[in-house]
Amino acid sequence: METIFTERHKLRNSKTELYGGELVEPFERPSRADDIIDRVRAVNLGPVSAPDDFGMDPILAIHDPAFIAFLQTAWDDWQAEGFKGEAMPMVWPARRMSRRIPTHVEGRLGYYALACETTISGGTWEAAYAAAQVALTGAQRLNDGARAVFSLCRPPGHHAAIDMYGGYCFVNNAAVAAQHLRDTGAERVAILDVDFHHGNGTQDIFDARDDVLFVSLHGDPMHAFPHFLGHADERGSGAGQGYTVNYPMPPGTDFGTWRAALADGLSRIAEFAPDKLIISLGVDTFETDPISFFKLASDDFATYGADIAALGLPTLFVMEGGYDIAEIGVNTVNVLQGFEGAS
Ligand code: 5XA
Ligand code: ZN
Repeated sequence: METIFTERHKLRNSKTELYGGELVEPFERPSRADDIIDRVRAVNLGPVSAPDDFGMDPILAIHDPAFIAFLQTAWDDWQAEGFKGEAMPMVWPARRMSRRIPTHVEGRLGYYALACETTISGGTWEAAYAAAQVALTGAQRLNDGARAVFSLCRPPGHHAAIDMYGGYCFVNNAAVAAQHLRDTGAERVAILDVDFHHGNGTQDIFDARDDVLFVSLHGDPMHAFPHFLGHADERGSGAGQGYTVNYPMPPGTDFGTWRAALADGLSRIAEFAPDKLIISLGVDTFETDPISFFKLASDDFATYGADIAALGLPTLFVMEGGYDIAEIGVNTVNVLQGFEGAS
């Protein structure tokens, strides 16, 4: 399996995350991608290629132009105010407050952020842009006939909505890839999100559409980030009614329960009969992940990779979360090898 990767992910190197009331070293750090690419190379998964540059248009096909303009200048705007730390929101347009977009960067951060753990620092936009190109290049490889491709995106993307960032995400890489596939011939695309956290951004983007099916397995938002989306009764709206499928699961969920939900989700995808499949691949379902509560073991990742392969679809894996640094490479590549072994 070919992997698409760029060292430009390292440009996203924030020093602080607000976690439990403290400023800590971010869980989403450059060594995550380095550990994954090391494992890809160690097992000879396949060639590792640099991304092509598809420009801004595919990103603007998904995201609000004003939101993207905000991301491009937020760090400079923040520094121009003389603030000493990294850019983070401190105030939000909470219930019954105005929806006007403020001029000051503090207000703009609050307007566009869905969470405050994710700081904006120098290089963040450049890395987010590069990650989207990694996803787009993988999608194009499927168009060129590949059975499966791994887009090693960093920063991740599935929390990024049409005009919101947070949960370590800025540009929704999987959504950008899905739209590219639609624009280049696919009639139907399915996105299966197996990250521990609900892909609220992807759901938001495709909520009213019947050409992109979104299926997500995740920690119950009553107990887990992003807390305000991801319930089973969210099924899409308008023409998209029935094209969002959520499987929230409780703390302590083991692989047996998780795999039964996956089987249900896979049968829903088979029924939809997409031309292409995108996997939002997060391995924070691992039993010792520091910010999650599922109980998957390393071998389980290979097992479910094989389950996904049984659909027989051209498949793009887009990297999302996973924070057990010691095992992130093994668990991620286990999914890809499990898929290949069953293809
Ligand atoms: O998939 N999303 C994540 O792994 C990030 C969660 C951020 C929680 N503060
Ligand atoms: Zn996650």
